[in-house]
Amino acid sequence: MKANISTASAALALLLSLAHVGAAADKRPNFVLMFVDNVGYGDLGCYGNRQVKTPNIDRFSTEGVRCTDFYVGAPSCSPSRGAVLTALDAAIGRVLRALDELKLRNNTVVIALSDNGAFMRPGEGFKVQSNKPFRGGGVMCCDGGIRVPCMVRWPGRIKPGTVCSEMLSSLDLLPMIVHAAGGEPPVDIVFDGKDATAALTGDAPTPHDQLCWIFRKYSAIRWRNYKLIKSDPKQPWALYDLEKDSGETVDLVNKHPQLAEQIQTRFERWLASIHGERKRGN
Ligand SMILES: [Ca+2]
Repeated sequence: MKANISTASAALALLLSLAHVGAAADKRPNFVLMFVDNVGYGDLGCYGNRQVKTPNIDRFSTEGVRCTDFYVGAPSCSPSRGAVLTALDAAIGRVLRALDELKLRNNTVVIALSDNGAFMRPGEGFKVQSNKPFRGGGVMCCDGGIRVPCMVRWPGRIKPGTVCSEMLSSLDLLPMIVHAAGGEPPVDIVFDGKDATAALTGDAPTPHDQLCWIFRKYSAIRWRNYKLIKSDPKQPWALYDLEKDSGETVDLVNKHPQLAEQIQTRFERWLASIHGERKRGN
């Protein structure tokens, strides 16, 4: 096994989103958003991998905040990202170097995250990947499919070396970027995400009580440190305490049936609310 991320299916995908600041007096920051393709939680050195060498990303992870409880909206590419440009840890290093060379570092927010967990398909070239310590991978709503590496470098706003363990979502990036750019999100559109800046800087807890997912046959909700999940509508729900059992191995439904029911009600309310929005034509 060649322990090099460039040989993994975890080809790096870059989505560069540069919001240029026109006037010199304008202090609004630039943004670079790097969506990395299929990188699992345990794939990067800064997330505990001891085999894959990711020196540029590891260094970058110490320059801002590294998130431990960051989720994407779906465990697969197309719903999770819009466009990609494939190419590695070296490519991220090149982007960061270019920002330094252009003297844009101090006025640029750089966000790097994976678009979904690594795909667990040994025999198809995917076996070098890791979602450790989580279960499952791409196209599943176990944490291995949806909880991903995410790092944000924001000079002057986020202290280097910060680790954020608040539950956050890729849905939070849009409101965060809009606010940081001095704007306000449109009021006639319902955004599931919330500006996560205060959580990233360590000044506030997560803005979310819960995050919910529906993907193919999967349904899942994380409420606080609990995860309620089923892999198929015909299957019963399973309940896990992610704080004690991040690998989702011990089903607590029989031990805490009332808690499971309360969280299930939360999920059903969320589902009804998104169906309601569709019916209203949003
Ligand atoms: Ca992907």
